[in-house]
Amino acid sequence: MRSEKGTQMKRILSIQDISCVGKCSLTVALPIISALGIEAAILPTAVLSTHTAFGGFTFKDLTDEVEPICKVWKQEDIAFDGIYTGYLGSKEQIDLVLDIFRDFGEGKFKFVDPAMGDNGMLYKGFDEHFAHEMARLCAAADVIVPNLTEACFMLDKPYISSGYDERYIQDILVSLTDLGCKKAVLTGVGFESDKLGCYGYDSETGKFWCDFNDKKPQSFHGTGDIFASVCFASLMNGNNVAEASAIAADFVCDCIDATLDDETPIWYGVHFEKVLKSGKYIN
Ligand code: PXL
Repeated sequence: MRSEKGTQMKRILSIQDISCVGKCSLTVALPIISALGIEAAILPTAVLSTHTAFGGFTFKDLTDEVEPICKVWKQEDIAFDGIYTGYLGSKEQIDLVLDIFRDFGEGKFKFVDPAMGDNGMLYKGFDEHFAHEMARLCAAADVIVPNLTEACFMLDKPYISSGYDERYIQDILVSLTDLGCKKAVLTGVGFESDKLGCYGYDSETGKFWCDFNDKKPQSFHGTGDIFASVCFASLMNGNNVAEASAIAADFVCDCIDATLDDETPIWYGVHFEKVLKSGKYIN
């Protein structure tokens, strides 16, 4: 796997569903990670007609495929430089991902986006018990990127939508790393009504950092998955977590700007394709 310039091409594995329409999970992770210069191997955990925010959707569970696929990868000596997980559908899938971390992730970079809720609510089909299972997966990661809702459900802490202070956020971040992961980045944090951003904590250095952008007039579905994909790819490309999360937040803001004039309903996601095509984030 050597490129013309002789630098080693990195290969990562992303484990999440394929929602055929609605630009989220693998349909954003794959193009974004590839465009940022990293080979993206995938392990689809389910195939849905659309993501679950649409009124109706099909859901074909692929849990039974995970072990046979991994068995062949082991036989073929296939390895990954990093593993990135997003939306997962069941406790069983979380257990299988933990097996994959054990079998393919030792000494490799493990990144978990515990995609399961937003705005103080869990997505369709999830409950508190699932959030606790997701916390077990976060414990095994190097970096996690929950939004405030997901963090509160994993930690059994009250979700406050606005008006909180830095102590509330820092306390959540320390509790997240106490689960076992090294670094945590909370997304969707805002202390002022016109700013939104992310707040991070590195448990190894004890340092916090934060990054805010002007709040957009509208929010869109799938932006958490775009944030995670860009953040993960930027980390794989050698940025530190503070840099990677700031790049990812800027990318999401540009995606929203590229979508705002469009009349398409918000659950169709953002026009990340236009931002990729602009070349601004491609080195
Ligand atoms: O964007 C997160 C996500 C991923 N995959 C599926 C979803 C959602 C959020 O609703 O339903 C299937």
